[in-house]
Amino acid sequence: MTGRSVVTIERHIIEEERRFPQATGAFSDILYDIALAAKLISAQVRRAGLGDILGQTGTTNVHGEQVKKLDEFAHDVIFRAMDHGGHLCMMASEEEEEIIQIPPQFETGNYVLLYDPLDGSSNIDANIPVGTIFSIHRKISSAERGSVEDVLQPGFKQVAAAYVLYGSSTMLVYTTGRGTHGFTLDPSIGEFVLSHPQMRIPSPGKTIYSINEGNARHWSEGQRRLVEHLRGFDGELSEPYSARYVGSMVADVHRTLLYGGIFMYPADSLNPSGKLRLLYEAAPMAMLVTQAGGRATDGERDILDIEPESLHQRVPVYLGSDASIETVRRFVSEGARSPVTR
Ligand code: AHM
Ligand code: MG
Repeated sequence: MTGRSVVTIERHIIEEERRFPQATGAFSDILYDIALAAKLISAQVRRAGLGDILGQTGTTNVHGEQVKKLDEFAHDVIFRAMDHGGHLCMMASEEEEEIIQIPPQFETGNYVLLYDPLDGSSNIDANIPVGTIFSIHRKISSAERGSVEDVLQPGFKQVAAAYVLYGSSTMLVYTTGRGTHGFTLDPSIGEFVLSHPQMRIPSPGKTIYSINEGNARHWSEGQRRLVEHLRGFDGELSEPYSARYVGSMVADVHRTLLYGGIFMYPADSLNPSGKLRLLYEAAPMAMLVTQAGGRATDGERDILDIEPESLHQRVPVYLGSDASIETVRRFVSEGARSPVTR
């Protein structure tokens, strides 16, 4: 025994709430429900490969990608964990084309939940970590059961963001705007226990860059020069960066939070807005990284400042330590955006 007290996520949420005497408890209830959904998904992800759970469903989602059974399972688990609490006015999921209404038999409340149920799901069959991402906004419209303006809010208005990483252990990392805190699921007691309080992204930290270099031939000149710089080819760095790329954003961002460096999914000539979705992936991760002392940009704007125009909008993403985002600014500028031709 170390004699240190164990802080479960429930206790952490209660203690956070006590700082706000006017709090109704609604927000805490939402966070509990998210933690429950995370445990349910984790239990199923841990069984991936057993029985009939792996493989395609044969359907495609709104992005034209094949939907896996675990994606659907995770989407449904979250919806069913969150639909009846009376605190949400609507939801939106990366797996669902339209805004999701709260079923009419349930009360609605003052918050909106956006989520990516199983991010990086193309990795599931290879037993590579996947994750879930959550973003919570306060309702701003006067419509009782919410409206599109409640969902299309810029990232700086998020009241909370979280991800769950189903890695070598399951971790839930969340922020309510007062730092970024990580909890590890102890499977023996079924509780998320505080393991990483007040996470701070090391700066400069380990110099790791993370990007899908298979897309290099489609990059802009600025992007190509940025990666050449990180690899030490321009001779400016005394030590070049190392490369790490899981291909699951949650895992790549988690490593970046712990070790430092930079994660990138840039625009390229084939995908002028990049791949990642502003509302379900970029904005919540930007809040978590920013609350840990890092930054997130699309190359020009802070991701948290971007006003969303549509539900499934994509955005180029660079996130990491302050120093590494400064380097992005130097290389990925307006003038250097022409696609690479060689
Ligand atoms: P998904 O939401 O369909 O799983 O796609 C998002 C994932 C991210 O987790 C990851 O950063 C990226 O796609 C990897 O894309 P690529 O395979 O093009 O490198
Ligand atoms: Mg995703």
